[in-house]
Amino acid sequence: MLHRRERSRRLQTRAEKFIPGGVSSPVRAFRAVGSEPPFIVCGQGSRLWDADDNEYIDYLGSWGPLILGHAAPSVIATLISAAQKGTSFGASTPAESDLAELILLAFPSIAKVRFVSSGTEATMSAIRLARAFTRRKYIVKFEGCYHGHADALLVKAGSGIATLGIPGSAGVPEEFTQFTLALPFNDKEALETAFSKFNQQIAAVIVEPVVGNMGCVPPARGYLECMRTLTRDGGSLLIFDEVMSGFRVALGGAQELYSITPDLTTLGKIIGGGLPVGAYGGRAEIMDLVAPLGPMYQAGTLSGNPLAMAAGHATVNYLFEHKEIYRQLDKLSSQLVSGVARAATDAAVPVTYNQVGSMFTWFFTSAPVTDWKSASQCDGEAFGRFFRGMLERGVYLPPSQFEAAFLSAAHTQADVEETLAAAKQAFALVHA
Ligand code: KE4
Repeated sequence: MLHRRERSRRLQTRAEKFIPGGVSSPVRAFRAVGSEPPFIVCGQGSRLWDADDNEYIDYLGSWGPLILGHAAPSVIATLISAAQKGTSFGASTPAESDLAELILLAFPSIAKVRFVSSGTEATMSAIRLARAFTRRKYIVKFEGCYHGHADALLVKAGSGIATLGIPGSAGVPEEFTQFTLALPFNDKEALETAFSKFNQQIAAVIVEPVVGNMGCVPPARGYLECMRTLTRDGGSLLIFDEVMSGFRVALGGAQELYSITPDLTTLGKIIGGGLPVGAYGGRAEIMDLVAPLGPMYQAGTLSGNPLAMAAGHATVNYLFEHKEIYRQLDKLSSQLVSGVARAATDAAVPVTYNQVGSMFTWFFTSAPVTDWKSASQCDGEAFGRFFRGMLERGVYLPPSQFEAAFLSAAHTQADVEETLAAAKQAFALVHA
């Protein structure tokens, strides 16, 4: 059944008069999947509705924050109550300590945490803090990992291993990326080469311990352990960017799942329950460098905003009180992911997949995806046809092959069965 698009089309035309591309973030323009973006007007549980009253089963979950689903009752009730007391004070509130306390409980590596308003601010601040603590300049990141749009992190990999990054965006002077190394993910040798070449000069390694931004790619066995050893021996800090994986792949994130203790952790998404939030935290001896205690400056008008703290606390507190959610999410996600992969095989469409808990990606390629090189071999056209076929059948996937999809605690067995039925039809279109 072809979805109506008239109202969304009109809304897109209107939005483009005021906003570049009509979107507040590029990926929402659906350019990567050759589709017109529906304008969303409502979300409830596992479902979304667009301006033309089309209904979708949502596997985007606002790019990760909505592990409890849309408009979760406990979150909304808390939010309404908080909003009735005001929206922002620019002053300390009890709500910040309430959420901070839960974060420290879930993440033993975090002795102190600072709230900001986005994941970008969190990683940008963590990098600055690592440089302040180590008094070093070089940063290591990985191809295919995204940590927000701070200049120093918008780099493309330089040619060859352990060569400095080149700006990945217009407007970023090469001087701003000259201390950023972009290495292949899951490549121990590249990491060892970088540490020997830039011996004792590396301030920090920042990594998505479970990558979401090239699609879902888990760390190879022993890889994070190797990273931990090299950074510790090299006097560098290990920053786990858990903006996406924090409270997602486990209550204590990837560091709990893989038993690795980073020096700094960045968080976002789930800890705001759908409101703007980010956070960075770690050992007290590092965090005590942050102003007003120390010389590393970072600030924000809406940092620790009472509504974001309230929605985040309601979400995280619910997860603490219902830890069985993680087993349930893993079970239902496994059924969904393997079921869709089976439908691809039945339709002779080459698809592999990666899944870590309720974070997953179907890759349109026949080879395993373990890094950016293998991810970039995917057939983007085929993914686009599948995406459009699913959207037309009421299934809302992330509008890019290189993004993770998410299942929430609001998704049901019936949602999965409906999705599998849609996938069988959508795969038939991929080669049509
Ligand atoms: P924000 O500045 O978008 O809140 O967070 C940046 C960020 C940092 N670290 C990780 C691991 C992230 O995944 C993100 C942002 N994630 C993307 C989705 N892959 C946000 C979606 C968008 O850019 O619109």
